[in-house]
Amino acid sequence: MAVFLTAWRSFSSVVRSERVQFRKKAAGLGICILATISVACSPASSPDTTAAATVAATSAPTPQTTVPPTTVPPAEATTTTTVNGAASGVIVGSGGLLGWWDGAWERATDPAGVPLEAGSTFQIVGPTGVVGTAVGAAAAPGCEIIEEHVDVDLEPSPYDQFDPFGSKPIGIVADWDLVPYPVSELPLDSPSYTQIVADHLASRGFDDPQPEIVQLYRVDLEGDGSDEVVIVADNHGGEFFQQGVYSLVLVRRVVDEEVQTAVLHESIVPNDLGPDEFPFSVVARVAALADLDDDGAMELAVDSAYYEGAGTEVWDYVDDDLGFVSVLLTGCGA
Ligand SMILES: [Ca+2]
Ligand SMILES: [Ca+2]
Repeated sequence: MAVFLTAWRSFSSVVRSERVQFRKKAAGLGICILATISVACSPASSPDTTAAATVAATSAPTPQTTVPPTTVPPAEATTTTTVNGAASGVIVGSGGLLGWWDGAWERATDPAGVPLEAGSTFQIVGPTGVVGTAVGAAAAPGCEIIEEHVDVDLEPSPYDQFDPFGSKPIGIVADWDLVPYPVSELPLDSPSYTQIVADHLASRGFDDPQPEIVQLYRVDLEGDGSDEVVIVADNHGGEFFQQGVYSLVLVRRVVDEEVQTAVLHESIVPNDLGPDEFPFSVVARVAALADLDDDGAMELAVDSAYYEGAGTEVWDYVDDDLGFVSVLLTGCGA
């Protein structure tokens, strides 16, 4: 398990209100977030088979080469239309410009290759629906320390205030129904889902009979008549560097008449770290539940953040065998 950083201060003591400021600060430290966020999130496509991403940090970074897949098995919808001069589906999150769908998921790696014109209108969509629109500038190089990072400024920007413990929506150039199925927010103190989280933590050797759920949604992601439930839990309380903390993004869904749990994000720091171990953790929030490729099924966008690093990842439910697959990922950080 990769861990990195020899940070010494809690995040709250050095609050960064501007993403640009955040990036400049991060620029001096030099480890690719594509690696770090992948470590925290990506091996999660198969229900209940995800390797525990428990993080009990040591001091030295471990270089990772894992990157998310940029293509997935072809889906039925392969048409690319033009909206406001841009290829449909150009997606931006708090971590930067992610990519778009063009018969396959295309990750943005070069501003010149992004089919986006300045002045395009983005729909801003969060976990429960479209919340507004914004006008995008041209795609441009983003994070100073990530070679292929691309970003686009939005006006108004949903990302002016950097808050790793809050949910930030995504933007997408789209003329279709981004939320074809309604998303319901469930009470965060729901006993049944609290128990599900407690059981999951217990399966990882972490004891918390009353875990804290911070986001909880019910939605039929692909409209098959069976609801999925998206559970986001963490107990950080706005502090990164603690022992005994967890951050989870779980999706409950029925497969072959059996309820399964897919783990899209898991970061657990046990209570009993050794004297040479560092309590490094990665927190996650669901940024959006939306159909990002116009195939009638909704994807999940998940933000992840750690001390001086943050990213956004898109998960697509491919089929019952592959489950959720990470299809787009970008971010910036040390
Ligand atoms: Ca469903
Ligand atoms: Ca879709």
